[in-house]
Amino acid sequence: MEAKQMITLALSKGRIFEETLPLLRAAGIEVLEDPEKSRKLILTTNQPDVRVLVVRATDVPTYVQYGGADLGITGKDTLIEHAADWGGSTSAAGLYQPLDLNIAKCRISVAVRADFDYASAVKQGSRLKVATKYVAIAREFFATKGVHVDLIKLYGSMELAPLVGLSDAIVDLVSTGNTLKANHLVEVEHIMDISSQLVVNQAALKLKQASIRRIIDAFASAVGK
Ligand code: PRT
Ligand code: MG
Repeated sequence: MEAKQMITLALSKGRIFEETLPLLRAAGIEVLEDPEKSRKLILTTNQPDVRVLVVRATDVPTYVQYGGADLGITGKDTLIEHAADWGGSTSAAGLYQPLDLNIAKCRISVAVRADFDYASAVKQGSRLKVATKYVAIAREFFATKGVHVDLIKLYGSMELAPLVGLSDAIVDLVSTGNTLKANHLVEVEHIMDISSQLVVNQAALKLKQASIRRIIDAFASAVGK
């Protein structure tokens, strides 16, 4: 019998937290506090050996990489950007990525002002100013396309940049498309589909095999894999 070791799961508030609750339930785990109401950053569950950390979405891979959490759930967007700092591979960052959870789905796209002729700009080989939080994804996408870009790093509200002339284009997440529409922007390229991924600290996986495998397996069957 393996001794009961504490299992720590890192989650971000908002859509990922909400969409993870049913998966946790499928694994027999009920979170006992609501992160939107409580100020606590460590949430208890009905399982004395399972706890949930509430961290910023972009910090989830960092917590898991350095063992602050054993597992985490993070958007593919965030994971790709994090891995870019480690030569582009999640395993080089000490992360095992066993499962696509198919939650918090969206796409990452290029968008421009409705009055900007993106196709002509690309055809003429113009240098494009691109504002984004997703610098690695944008750099790779435009390099593959052979388009020269000046990347402008932003941390949020990317949709504003083309409206005030900060950039010609943005690379951002799109779900319903309502935010683009409300700001008179149009999608001109679909870069990739995004969904949330389960990531596991590689050392924790070895040390806490049985408990972590049980959670991975329960999540896998809950998402139909
Ligand atoms: O908000 P904070 O700065 O703390 O962090 P965050 O924005 O990284 O976190 P959060 O919770 O907003 O997003 C976490 C993850 O959810 C992202 O990394 C994605 O993997 C996933 N996700 C899925 C989304 C969306 N859908 C989404 N629509 N994240 C953000 N959006 C935003 C998008 O950036 C845009 O501003 O919603 C707007 C577009 O939505 P529509 O429906 O109007 O198209
Ligand atoms: Mg957000």
